[in-house]
Amino acid sequence: IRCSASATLTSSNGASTNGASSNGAHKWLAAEVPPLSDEVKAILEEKGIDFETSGLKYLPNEARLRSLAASKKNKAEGTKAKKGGHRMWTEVTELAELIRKGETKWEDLDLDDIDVRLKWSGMFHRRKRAPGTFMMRLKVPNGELSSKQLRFLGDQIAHLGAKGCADITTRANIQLRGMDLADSAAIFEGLQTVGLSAVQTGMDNVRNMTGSPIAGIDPHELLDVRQLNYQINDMITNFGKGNEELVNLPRKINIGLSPSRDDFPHTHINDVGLKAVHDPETGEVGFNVELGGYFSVKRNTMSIDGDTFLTQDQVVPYCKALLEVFRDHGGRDDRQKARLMWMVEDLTVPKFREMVGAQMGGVTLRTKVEEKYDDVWERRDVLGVHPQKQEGFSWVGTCVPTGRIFADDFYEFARIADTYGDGTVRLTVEQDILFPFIPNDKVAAMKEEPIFQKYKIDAGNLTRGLVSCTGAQFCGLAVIETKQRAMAIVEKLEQQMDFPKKIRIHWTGCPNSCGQVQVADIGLMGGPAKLNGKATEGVRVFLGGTIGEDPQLANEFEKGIACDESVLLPYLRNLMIEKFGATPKAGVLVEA
Ligand code: SRM
Ligand code: SF4
Repeated sequence: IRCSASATLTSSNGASTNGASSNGAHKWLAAEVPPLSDEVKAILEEKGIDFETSGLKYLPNEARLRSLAASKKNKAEGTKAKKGGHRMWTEVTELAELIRKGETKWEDLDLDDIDVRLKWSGMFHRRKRAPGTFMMRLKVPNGELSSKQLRFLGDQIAHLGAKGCADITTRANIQLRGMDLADSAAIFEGLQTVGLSAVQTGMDNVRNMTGSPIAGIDPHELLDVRQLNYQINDMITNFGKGNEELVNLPRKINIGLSPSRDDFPHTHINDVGLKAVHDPETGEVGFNVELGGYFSVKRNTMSIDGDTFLTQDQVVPYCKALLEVFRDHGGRDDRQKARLMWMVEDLTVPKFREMVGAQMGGVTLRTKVEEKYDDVWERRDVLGVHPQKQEGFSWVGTCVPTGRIFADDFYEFARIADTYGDGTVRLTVEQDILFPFIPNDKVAAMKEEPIFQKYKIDAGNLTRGLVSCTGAQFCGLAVIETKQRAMAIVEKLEQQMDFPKKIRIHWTGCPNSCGQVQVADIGLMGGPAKLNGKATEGVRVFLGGTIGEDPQLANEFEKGIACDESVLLPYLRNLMIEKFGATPKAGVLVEA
C-alpha cells in the first residue's frame, strides 16, 4: 500500500491507530513523574522555582541535581530549570492574545521567554537581524508535504510582503520567516488542522526526522522508511501536540533513517543514524545503528559504529529509550560537551547498548549485522526525471538554489503536485524539491510549466549542488551573508566555465555548520579575512567531503579568503580548474 503524506498525517493528528491505543490514549506517554527528593525540593525552594512549571519534572533526581548544579556555568540549564520551554506551548497563545489586545509588547516580554523558551514552540526570535519578528520552524518528517499543507504554508507568509519568505532547510524541513508573535496562536491552530506542527523544533529537542526523499518510490530502497519516520516523530512530539517527557534533553539531537546505499539523510553526521540492512537470520530488513555524528564550533565528528541491530518493530521503542537514557544520563555541565557522542564515549558502546536495552524493558539488543556488497555505489542525484519503482511513473526533482522560496512558490508547487502528480512533494537535505508519481506521459507537459524556468529540473553542475545555511540576513550567529552571495557566485561561475560533473558547494555562515561544509566537495564557512589591509567578510575553505557509502568529512584547506567578488570569484575559478577539471567556456577569458 502506498503511503501518502495525507494518509500518514492522520497518524500525526492522532486519528489513526498507529501508536495510539484503542481508547485514543497515547501509548508513548507512559512515564510517571519521578518523586521529588528532599535534596532537590530544598534547592527548588531556595531558588524559588515552581516544580510544576519547571523543566525538571520528568528527570530523575540525579539529573535534576546535575541540571541545577550546572545552571551557573550553563545558562541553558538554568533557563530550563526555572521554567520549562514546554510552558510556551500554552503561553505563546496567551502572549499572542495580550499583544493583540495591546496589553503588552514583544519588547516587554521576559528575555528568556522570547529569545529562548519560545523555541520549544517553534518560534525563533530574530532579535539581531529583524527584531520583533520570528522564524517559525516546522517538523516535516521525511520531508514529505501535501498540496494542502503547501497552500497553508504559503498563506502564512503571503500577506507579509517583502519580509515574508521561507526556506527549505538542510534537514529537509520548512522554516517560515517574518512571523508576528501576535498571529502565532492562529497559525498553531491551523498547523494542527493540516497535520503539521512546530513544537520541539529548537533548543534541546530532537530535530526534524530525515529519511529518503524517494522513499516508497525508489527501485533500490530496502524499505519505505516514511511510516517509521512518522511514528518516531509522533512519539517525540505526542502527535504534534508536544511531549513533556522528552523536552528537557541535555542538548539537541538529530536522528536519520537511511533505507538505501545512497545514505540520503547523511546518517554519518546525525547523532543517531539508522541504516537499513538485511537480517541474515530472517532475511527481513532491519537497521544497524550509528551513533554520535555532529558538528559544532568546538568539535566536528562522524558517527561511530553503534554495534547494534534493530528489527523494524524495535526502531520506535529504541529511539524512545535512547532519548530517555540521553535525557537522564547525558552531560549537562558543559554545553560544548553535551551532544550524544560525549555520553557514548564516556559509557562505551556496549554499555550504552545495554542501558538502552534495559530502558526498553530489559531487551537484549543484538549487535550489528554485516552486509557486504561487491560493487561500488555512487550516491544518486535525485534531481531530474527518474523512473519510479511503480511502472509508468517518474519522480521529477527540481533545484531550489539555497532553498529560499516565497508564498507564490508554495502555491505553484501545490498546483504542480495536484495537476501532474499525486498531490504530494518531497523536500531534500540539499534544500531541493521532488514531485513523485508523475505519469510518464505527463512529464513533457510538466517540464514546460513556467515555474521550472525559475527552479530548474536540469540545473547546471554547480547550481544543482548548491546548499547554504541562513547566514547574516536572518541569523544572529552569522559572520557573513551566505544565500545571496552563494547564488550570485555560482551563476557567474556557470556563465564563465564548464564543469565535467556536479560539484557540491556548501556555504555556512559560521562554525556551527548548519550548511554542513564538512560533507561538501567545496565547503565555504564564514570567517575573518582582510581586504586591502582592512577586516572584511571572509571564508574558510574545506575540501574533500564525500557522501553516500563510506563517507569522509572535508578538511580545512585554506582560510582568510575575502568574500568580495574580486577575490572569491577568481579563487574559486582556479580551485575548480585545478581540483575539479573545470574549463573556461569557449570565448570567455578568465584571468588567474
Ligand atoms: Fe543549525 C543553531 C539554522 C541545520 C548546527 N541553526 C541554529 C540557529 C537556530 C541559530 C539561531 O538561533 O539563529 C539557526 C537559525 C537561523 C535561521 O534564522 O534560520 C540555525 N540549522 C539551521 C538551518 C535552518 C540551516 C539551513 O539554512 O538549512 C537548518 C535547520 C534544520 C532543521 O530543519 O531543523 C540547520 N544546524 C543544522 C545542521 C545540519 C544538520 O542537522 O544536518 C547542523 C550541524 C549538524 C549538527 O547539529 O550536529 C546545525 N545549528 C547548529 C548548531 C551547533 C550545534 C552544537 O552542538 O553546537 C547551532 C548552535 C546551537 O545549537 O547552539 C545551530
Ligand atoms: Fe546561523 Fe551559523 Fe547556522 Fe548559518 S551556520 S544558520 S550562520 S548558526
